[in-house]
Amino acid sequence: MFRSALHQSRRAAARSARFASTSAKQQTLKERLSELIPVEMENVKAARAEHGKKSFGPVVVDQLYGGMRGLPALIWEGSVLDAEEGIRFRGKTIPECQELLPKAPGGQEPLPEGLFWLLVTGEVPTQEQVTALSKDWAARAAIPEFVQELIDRCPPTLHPMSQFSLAVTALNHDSAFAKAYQEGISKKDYWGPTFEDSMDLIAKLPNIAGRIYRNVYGQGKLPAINPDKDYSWNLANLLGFGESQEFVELMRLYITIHSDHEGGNVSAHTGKLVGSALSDPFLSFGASLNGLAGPLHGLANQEVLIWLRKMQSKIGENASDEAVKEYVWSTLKGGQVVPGYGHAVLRKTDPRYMAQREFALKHLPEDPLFKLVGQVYNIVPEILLAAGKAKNPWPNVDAHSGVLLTHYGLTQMQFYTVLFGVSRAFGVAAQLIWDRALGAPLERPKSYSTNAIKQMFKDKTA
Ligand code: HAX
Repeated sequence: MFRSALHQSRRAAARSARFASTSAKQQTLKERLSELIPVEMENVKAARAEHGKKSFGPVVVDQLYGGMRGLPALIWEGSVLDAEEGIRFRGKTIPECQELLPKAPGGQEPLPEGLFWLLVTGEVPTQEQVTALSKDWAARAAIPEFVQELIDRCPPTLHPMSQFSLAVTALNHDSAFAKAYQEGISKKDYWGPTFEDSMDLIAKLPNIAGRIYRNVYGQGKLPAINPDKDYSWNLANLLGFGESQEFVELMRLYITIHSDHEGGNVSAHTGKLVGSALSDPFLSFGASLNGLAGPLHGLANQEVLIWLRKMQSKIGENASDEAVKEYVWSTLKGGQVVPGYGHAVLRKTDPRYMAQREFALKHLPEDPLFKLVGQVYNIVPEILLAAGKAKNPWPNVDAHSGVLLTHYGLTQMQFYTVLFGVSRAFGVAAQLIWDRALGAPLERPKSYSTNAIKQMFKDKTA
């Protein structure tokens, strides 16, 4: 019986793949999704029928105290993280995405529009489909007047991530899902308004980010969205960098690589958790942003730059390796972490770090701050190993991003995590759509008190 369910779902997938190859050019993302959903429902049914009762092995008490490291607990379709190899988006590595996903005319980096399509469908879109997505997002980009006012009324001293989260949460005012729910929408139709909200969410983020940036740093009036340009160009332009082709390319790469990092990281998991209560995508992603704003997660990109600048002011520019080593040790001895290094899952250099390093080698090999980042890369892992605590001494994504932004003049480091947030919406939104399509239930894991644990094992020896 299990076998026949799997067989059927494979046949359905093959049928739908054939259909995709003949009609992909005409299809919108929503049309393609509406074909894929019944196929995936069968696929999940078959997987559960065959594997549903199988065990992943024992859970040990330390995992409850230890931040649930390694605990298999979630389904996340967009990406899977391998500790050694790093992230794969729907089975594709970052270099494969750079090669396969459509690019802008004259551009070399993938368009994040294509990455979103890949995250949602598992398929590489055509150039036309990606262009259609750019246009669709441009058409949805305007933010309500009251959200503009809300952002304008924030004091410039309020951290940009708090402003960002506030504005995203307020978009819930116009949520199609929340409205449909109040009107009694059937469970099987949840994914439709979730899709619309997710598209609106992604589309509106550049206007929100641009407005915060210009308000906080006094960069003048926000330009209008250009419907003939791609998402990253518009984002760059709203920040005041539309003229720089290299910055626009950086945004394409940046949004692509920061989008998704499987489901267990704080921002992704928070979005999924809040979404499981049927909170709409704006409320869910607002919660994701609050997690991303923590220094052990997304805020680390700000912290890296602050740390590098402090180092420069203490030991000067062009400092010797010895002086850098001493500074790194003083950070550790002060009971602080070295920002941008270590990871809860990865055990090798993050391929997202490498992708940014390659970008730097191509476009800014002589940049002094890039050279410092390279010097730090040669020094920190050895020290973290010698210190003997960190399980992964290698750099993560956040060790590199700030240097690239600084090079092009985006020097306001408190803003860096906002750009991470724009990108992270892609991964969270893709999963929210699938969670509603597949009827993912309310999340409700079991918790225990220390006394309950002691009681449970009182009479047991192992
Ligand atoms: N510097 C100093 N100490 C570090 C360290 C670092 N970069 N990375 C880990 N450690 C320490 C931990 O603080 C922990 O110390 P205690 O035993 O005293 O608590 C010990 O080494 C073991 O930690 P671990 O198991 O290796 O790492 P965790 O899974 O607990 O934490 C972190 C992973 C990413 C939070 C951690 O490596 C860290 O704090 N790194 C610096 C901050 C950072 O770069 N965060 C961004 C991570 C990537 C990301 O999410 N980006 O958004």
